[in-house]
Amino acid sequence: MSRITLSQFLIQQQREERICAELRFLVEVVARAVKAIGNAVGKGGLTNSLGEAGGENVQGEVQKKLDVIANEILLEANEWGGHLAAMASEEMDLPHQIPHRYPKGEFLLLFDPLDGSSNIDVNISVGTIFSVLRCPDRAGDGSDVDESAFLQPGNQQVVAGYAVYGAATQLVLTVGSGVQAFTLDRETGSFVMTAESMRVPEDTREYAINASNARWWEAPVRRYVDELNAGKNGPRGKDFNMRWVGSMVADVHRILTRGGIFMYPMDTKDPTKPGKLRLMYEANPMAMIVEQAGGAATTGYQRILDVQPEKLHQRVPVILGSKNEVERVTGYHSS
Ligand code: AFP
Repeated sequence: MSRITLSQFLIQQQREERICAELRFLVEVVARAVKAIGNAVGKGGLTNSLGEAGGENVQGEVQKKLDVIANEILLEANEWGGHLAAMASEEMDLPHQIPHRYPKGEFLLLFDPLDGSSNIDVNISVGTIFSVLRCPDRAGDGSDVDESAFLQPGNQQVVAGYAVYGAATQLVLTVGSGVQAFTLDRETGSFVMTAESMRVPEDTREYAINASNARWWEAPVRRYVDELNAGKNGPRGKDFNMRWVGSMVADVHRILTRGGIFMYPMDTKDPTKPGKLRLMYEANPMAMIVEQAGGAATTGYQRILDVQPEKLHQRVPVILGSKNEVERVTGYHSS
């Protein structure tokens, strides 16, 4: 069976006017960076790149060496092509400006270069998550792009995607017309389409949540999870299974592949942090992908893609996956 490559898919999308040439180039460049990150991750302990880098990121989280390496790979790959106005990353406090020696483009690229990085040292899947926005009101005078340009709700994203570095390296992508998955053929070095139109089943018997936080959950989430755990004899009348990888990419990838609900809900553990995950480069791209695959994504209180960001690195509660389950737990928040 002959399968199309990522490049062929992007050319098709451009011909059908779903993306412009700049966006096609942007995705190709991100895919190239993803291959390089996948190589670095795949070397495991063979190089001196496991362990901590000795610093903290803007979230106050310990940076792993591979976090820093992955961040640099993405910055370097995307700086020179003329397709971006600026970039933002989980690993950098402020937006990254395109050096003056390169032309600037009209898009903004946001990423979490290595999500789930506390899993690297134990050889569990990690990933890269990215989101693309248009840069509003660019002056065209080479001036810096400040944080406010990035503060657009997720419904303004033009592309969203993630790569999962697991047994295979896969790139999952939406340009706003469904979700496609590409698997890296390590022999040819090409990403080859392996799922054309991913769909999240509307119903599921599988859920994902870090249950060690249960004592800090709000009542609606506690009620929902209690009902799932009550199984056949409870109000749901069926047994549910639980899975938690601890790498959002891996958990979301499972849900995209076979259904499920993923929750990192609002909790009272730390009143300054409404949830753990970051809106702009974790929740938004994953929400766009899940919605494009027929699933749903909310904070419990509203659609994630409609949240108006106030800060580049803000956190948001996340409930996403199989539509009927997400709607049920979201409904519990308003009843
Ligand atoms: P790290 O990148 O620090 O490993 O965090 C991963 C993550 O942001 C996300 O990928 C997981 O879903 C979530 O955190 C796991 O959180 P817990 O450590 O609370 O299980």
